[in-house]
Amino acid sequence: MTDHRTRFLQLALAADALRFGEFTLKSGRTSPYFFNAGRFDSGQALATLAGCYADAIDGAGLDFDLLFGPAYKGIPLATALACEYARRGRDLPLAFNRKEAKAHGEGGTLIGAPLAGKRVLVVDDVMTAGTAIREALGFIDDAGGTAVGIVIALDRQERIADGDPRSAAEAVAAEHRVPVIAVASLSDLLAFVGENATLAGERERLDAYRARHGSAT
Ligand code: OMP
Repeated sequence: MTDHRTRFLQLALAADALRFGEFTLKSGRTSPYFFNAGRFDSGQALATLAGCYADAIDGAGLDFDLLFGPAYKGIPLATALACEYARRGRDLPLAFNRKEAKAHGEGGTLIGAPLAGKRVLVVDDVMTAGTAIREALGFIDDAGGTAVGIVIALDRQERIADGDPRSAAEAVAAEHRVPVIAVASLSDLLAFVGENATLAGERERLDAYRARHGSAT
């Protein structure tokens, strides 16, 4: 595993952002693990996390010129990433959306740098079915931007439906012709669990979940 994956999984465990147990997902599936990016709730945790995102993005060699964080969880992630790039010597424009349109003041649903004419990298937390990401791609399109990539912390690599063995990341990438970069995936989590004796008890449940709901790749 490359270093940013291990650093990310270690950080997620330490921050309690990655938990093992029994969780009901948005899809209704019962999962033996859950990733809650809201637990990266300190400056240090967000700064370390942003370093992992930046390493994953740089490793993918993607060209982009604006960061977009979908409400709510994408907002602090994109902001921390913008700060990380500034620290690395690249000052990138940043934008995000509100969930509810504002009728007074500056109005609208978009906050931050204008998206028109920009090559936009969407920064979000996790992809299961891809619903949240598809919504964000709609916002970018409506605002005149071009989404050129999506970066998430964790790709759960779950098949979209029983009859479709593709993961949401694969389906979204194919539909919108954009690469989906994940800091880590379920495969990485399985390898990480395999290398850590303290997590050995989780292995069987994770393997069974992957066998039942995992995508083909
Ligand atoms: P999709 O919109 O189905 O891709 O799922 C993304 C959303 O699932 C996130 O924004 C969360 O609300 C939720 N989620 C997590 O945050 N962490 C997980 O590990 C799993 C889910 C989920 O419900 O699938």
